[in-house]
Amino acid sequence: MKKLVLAYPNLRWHKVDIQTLWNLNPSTLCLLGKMVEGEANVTIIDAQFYDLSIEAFVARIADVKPDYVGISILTSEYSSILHLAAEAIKNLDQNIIVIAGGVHVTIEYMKVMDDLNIDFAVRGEGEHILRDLIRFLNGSGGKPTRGLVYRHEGRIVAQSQELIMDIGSLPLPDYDLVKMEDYINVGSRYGPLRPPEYPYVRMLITRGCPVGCSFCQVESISGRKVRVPDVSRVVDEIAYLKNRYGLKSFIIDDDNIALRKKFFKKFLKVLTKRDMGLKFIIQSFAIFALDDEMLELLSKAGCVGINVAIESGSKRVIKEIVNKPLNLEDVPRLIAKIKSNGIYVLANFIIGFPGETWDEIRETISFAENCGADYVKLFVAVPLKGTKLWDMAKKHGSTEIADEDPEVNWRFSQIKSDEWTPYDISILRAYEWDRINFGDPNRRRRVAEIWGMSEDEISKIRKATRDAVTAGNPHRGEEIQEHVQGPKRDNLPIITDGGNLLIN
Ligand code: B12
Repeated sequence: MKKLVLAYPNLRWHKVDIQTLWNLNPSTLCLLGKMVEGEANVTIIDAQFYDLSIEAFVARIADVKPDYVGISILTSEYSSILHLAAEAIKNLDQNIIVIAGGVHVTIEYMKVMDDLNIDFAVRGEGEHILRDLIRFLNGSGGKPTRGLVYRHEGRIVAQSQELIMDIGSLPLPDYDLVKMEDYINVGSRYGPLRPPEYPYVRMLITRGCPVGCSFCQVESISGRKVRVPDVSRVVDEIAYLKNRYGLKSFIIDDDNIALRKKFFKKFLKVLTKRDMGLKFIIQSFAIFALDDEMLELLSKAGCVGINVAIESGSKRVIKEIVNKPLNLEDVPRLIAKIKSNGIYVLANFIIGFPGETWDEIRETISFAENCGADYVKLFVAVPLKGTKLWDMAKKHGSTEIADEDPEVNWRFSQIKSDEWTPYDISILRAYEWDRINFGDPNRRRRVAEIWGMSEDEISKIRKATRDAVTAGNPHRGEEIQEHVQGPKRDNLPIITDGGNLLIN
């Protein structure tokens, strides 16, 4: 049988001292691997999790001698590692067919195909396409008709994006393709979104989000219709993981699981009924979907933490820029209710939108401080391709650079304003994050509890964050200066991206 390697490249190839060191979910590759069962022998190589150098990665591939290598790349921010991996594989053996997939590829498939080391790109959800492509390459099936991007007579042909409507029909991932014991006992990271207990897994239960916030790419990735599997199937998978690996907690990674209220409440009820004693947190929760019944169900089912996305403390910004159906007046009451059910609340805010005034940014800071959340995260607005924010930023003349290089738009604010500079936003963000979350001893204690770290350890992270904004890195300073219009300053303050680990 032909051999397929499925791989995550290592973020550290992008930058040795990279701080956003998330590990990726092995279940995505295990699911893709399951889909090609009977068509190819699959080996998974996770260079990120096992911190493989590019040489070690190539050596592992050389051991396997695959016919095909599928590389998965989640974010555009680190897309350089896709190309490094593809080049290394072709240098090893020109005959290996390289297939690229993942969110970055779905959005930037044309740019990805500029790299001649990549033979095929997959646009959208890859389960069926990968299986069909392998069959085609094996000579046992026709060419896929959706989701495939390939070269033909010197041109790039891009088929339409694939979304799988019946996600409940997908099989369980083949967890035997990886050493799950390694993954479930190591945190993807420390800090606010750590798993409540180990062993743990990350779960993505639904796909899609109907809200259409201006900054979010999910509409272009997963569509506006929220697709759900059968509740029993999801709970069976959780039970399987508990029985097999002794699972104690999980993280729900969905874009907005609460919006399909009926489905979500049924899920919580069945989970409670199965009485598995698991704890969970929710990474992204639409607070406007919350009602009393849902809250009670959440608490009974084992939810210990919720991350809510408020985005702005200014009504005008929420309505005219963010486009989220959120009534700010309800937020403090809802947060208090969640907390009174023993669930901690993390709240996300974004500053530096196109057309946002300095006073509106100040309103957000003040709202974040007083909304009652246990921990507040401040992000810098980053215009992503295919979003309304991208169009707005373009109108403000701010995205020329991003047009040329999809990576650059992640490193710093690119939005232009007469009232503030990207540097103002970076400084404000870091110091207000520190003041709001750590300015008072009670808050400091609470955040330490949620992060699962001592206050001393957290002080080091706070210090590193201050150092990053005040001292900056002279080399990166020049790089930024080249790209950002604005007054030249020495000692540039730098928060490198919308999700700097230090303060995420
Ligand atoms: C959960 C999640 C995470 C999780 C991990 C996800 C994972 N899969 O391991 C965590 C919390 C770790 C995470 C981290 C980050 N994330 Co995130 N994340 C998501 C989220 C909400 C869901 C992704 C997911 O798990 N989908 C489910 C799986 C099954 O789908 P998938 O990964 O897309 O894979 C499918 C296809 O892409 C394809 N496919 C994937 N790989 C391959 C490979 C081959 C060979 C083939 C054929 C097909 C294929 O088939 C798969 C099955 O259908 C998305 C939003 C979204 N809806 O996509 C944001 C999102 C992808 N994240 C985003 C960002 C910015 C980040 C961070 C950079 C944040 C930060 N600054 O720290 C980091 C980067 C981490 C990294 N190492 O790259 C942005 C990316 C924007 C962009 N275009 O770059 C998104 C779109 C959120 C947003 N709204 O803006 N993330």
